[in-house]
Amino acid sequence: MALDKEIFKEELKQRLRENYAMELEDASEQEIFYTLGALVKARYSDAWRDTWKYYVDKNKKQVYYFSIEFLPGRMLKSNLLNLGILDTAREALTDLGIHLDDLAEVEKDMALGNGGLGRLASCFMDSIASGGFPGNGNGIRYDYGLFKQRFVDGYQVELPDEWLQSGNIWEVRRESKAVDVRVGGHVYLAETNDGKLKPVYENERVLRAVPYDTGMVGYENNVVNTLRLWAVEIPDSEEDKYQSIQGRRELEDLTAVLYPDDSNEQGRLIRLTQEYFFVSAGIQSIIRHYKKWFQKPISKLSEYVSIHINDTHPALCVPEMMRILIDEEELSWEQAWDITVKVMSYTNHTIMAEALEKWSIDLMQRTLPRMYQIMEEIDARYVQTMQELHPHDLVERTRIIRNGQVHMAHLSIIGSHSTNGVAKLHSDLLKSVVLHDFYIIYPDRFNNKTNGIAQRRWSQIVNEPMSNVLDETIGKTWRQDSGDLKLLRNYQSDQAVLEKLAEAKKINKQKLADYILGTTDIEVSADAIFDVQIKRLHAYKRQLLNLLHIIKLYQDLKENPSLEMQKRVFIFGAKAAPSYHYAKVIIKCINETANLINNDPDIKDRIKIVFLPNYNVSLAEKIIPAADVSEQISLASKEASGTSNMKLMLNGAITLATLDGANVEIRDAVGDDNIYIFGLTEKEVYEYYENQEYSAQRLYDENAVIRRVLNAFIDGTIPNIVYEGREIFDSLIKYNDEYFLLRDFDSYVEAQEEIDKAYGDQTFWQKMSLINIANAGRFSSDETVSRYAEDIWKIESKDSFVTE
Ligand code: DL6
Repeated sequence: MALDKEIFKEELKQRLRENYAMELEDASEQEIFYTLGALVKARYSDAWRDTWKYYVDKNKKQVYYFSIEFLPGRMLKSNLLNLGILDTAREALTDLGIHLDDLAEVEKDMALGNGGLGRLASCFMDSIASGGFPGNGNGIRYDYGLFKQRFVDGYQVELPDEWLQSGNIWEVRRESKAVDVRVGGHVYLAETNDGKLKPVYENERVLRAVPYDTGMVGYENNVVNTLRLWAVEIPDSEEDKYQSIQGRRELEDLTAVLYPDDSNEQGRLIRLTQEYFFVSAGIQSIIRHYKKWFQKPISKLSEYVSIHINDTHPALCVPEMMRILIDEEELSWEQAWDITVKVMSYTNHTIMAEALEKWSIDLMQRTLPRMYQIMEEIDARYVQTMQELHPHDLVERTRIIRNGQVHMAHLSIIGSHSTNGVAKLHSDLLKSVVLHDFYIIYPDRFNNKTNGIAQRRWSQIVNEPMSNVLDETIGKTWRQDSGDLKLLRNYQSDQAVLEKLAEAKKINKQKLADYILGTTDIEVSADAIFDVQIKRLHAYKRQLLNLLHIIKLYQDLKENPSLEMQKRVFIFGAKAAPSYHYAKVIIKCINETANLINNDPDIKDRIKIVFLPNYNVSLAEKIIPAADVSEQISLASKEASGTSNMKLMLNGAITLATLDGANVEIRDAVGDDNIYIFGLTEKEVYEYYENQEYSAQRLYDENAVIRRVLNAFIDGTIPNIVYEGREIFDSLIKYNDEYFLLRDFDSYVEAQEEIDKAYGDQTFWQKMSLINIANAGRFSSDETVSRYAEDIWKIESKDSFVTE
């Protein structure tokens, strides 16, 4: 429904009066933001109800996307855009003397995730609704989002992110939909009067799970799906047990923080309980909804419900579904198993061994006794069935419970009908190496679904200058269907278009330069190359390789001040997990190198390093439109896909990459001439693993440049890193450089030199940039979720329908 600007203005003023007893002129930005949010919510609430009703009335099969992380970021502009009222609302606010962009900054970034995994889940929520697919998210409503990062003396300091302090305008608390979740205690099976075995619970704790629902608004299609996040509370029946403040707090802590530190036993216990909490609450509510509204026999569940296990954190979906079907619905094991496998599907997001979850049997038994019993039975039956078909060793390696641990990836694969990786290379590696044993057993279950991004947000919302040029050049259809970006290919030799795109980039760079000055006091020139690496801080992502190259440049410039090179600003955004010591050491070293270089009068503004604190979705939205170079430099094979690579490409940055994750597909999309590829291939990496011939010491001894760069960490060149510098040095030399930075160093430097040369020819650079934008359409999450919907979830898109 089109928005009438005048009515909108009146409504805003009226609501301000009603809610705050205030005139617009007297209201703070915060008060206006909350009023506007309520107004926007009211605009989609009918469609939200109608969508729900439509799915129920038409008995539509729905997918439930279970994820321990969701990273929606701010939602005001995205909701306005999807409702088709962004421009009018902006104009109306301008008439009232209010700048929408300033108002949008009031919203707290909803940061219920660590990085790519959670942001992907949110891009999927947008695309599922925008594609008209019946689909809902299921996760945890953490009281605190991912920590706020500050730098003190170059060190990362973590502060709590109190994102709920002023309330969350988008959510609706649905107390009537609360369910109880049982954890701990003992469970044994006892025979009932009719001869059946039923579990009996003793001394268990009952947790009340209360859902908070947020509307997921589709793009101009009147579809509004639901993201359901669960919070823990004390049930009335248990009030007596929680008389001490400490006891209450312990319980309430369960959904307080995202990924509590799991390096100690208490942290691990909370984490496992969290996983079960949102899984059990989610599945109970799905079954209750199905029985109440669909009124079909439980045996038909898989025809109406699909559950997606996003990474292994929700793997308990498998035994929990079995528990409900057997203990509560009284199905036979065989029937329940058949339904469970048909309902469940699983995505693997990493090959890193430490991220493939395993729990000790002891902890699992103590925390979730009934779950453990069921998993033991699944494991025993798996072994029994498979040993008739496959060699003993293979079955032993793939079983769920082995060597004192419960393997959650094994559970997810065995208990579902589909396992997918998130980029072609990653999916191939799953089949050939990481999950090869399972591929032998279940070849038909494996498939690839290359990640995608919510392109409307990552272009239209974050990059207006570029969007305007696109409108003028290729018309507006790309806004609806990003496949149409390919129309831009016809303009790769059109000087006027290239210049307009370059102007748009310059505007974005100046805006970022202003932000950098405002937040860090560092002055950077918008004429310099903006070279960007934004992602979680992890050794395999090799922010350190980026730093080694910067140090080389610095040393070159000190040695030869007349060296010709383009001005460069190296921009980092990254959080290190609180317990990840090595990642924090890298942060300290980057910050100290930044201090050294940024303040060296010999260097002036030829190189600048900016480590922007508190990287999150909103900061990404500022950095990405301004980027010239996109650093995607993980060791080949280690990055499952990456998604910042897609966002940066869409905004015209040129990718500098190893052939890892989705970089391979970006290379295929833009062609070798419009990307800079360097480093070992995944095959060469595996050859090193096999022949064990990698010697960092040799590279250090034989390569004077590497030696000079590494020595800077221990010879005082970079001040204030006595311990950290030594640690970095040792990690590379004494501990033989786990991620082969030194092996890739020369080819990385070469690629950087080519970039430097290319940027000198602006027309050449702009053409590459245009080709990147033009070929980004294939990385839309609209396309990705369509593939999931068709191949895995078997759900249908509903034609756009109009609410009266
Ligand atoms: O699939 C989303 C995202 C990928 O783009 C990244 O490459 C991958 O690292 C990330 N995986 C995770 C899982 N945990 N770990 N590590 O976040 O998923």
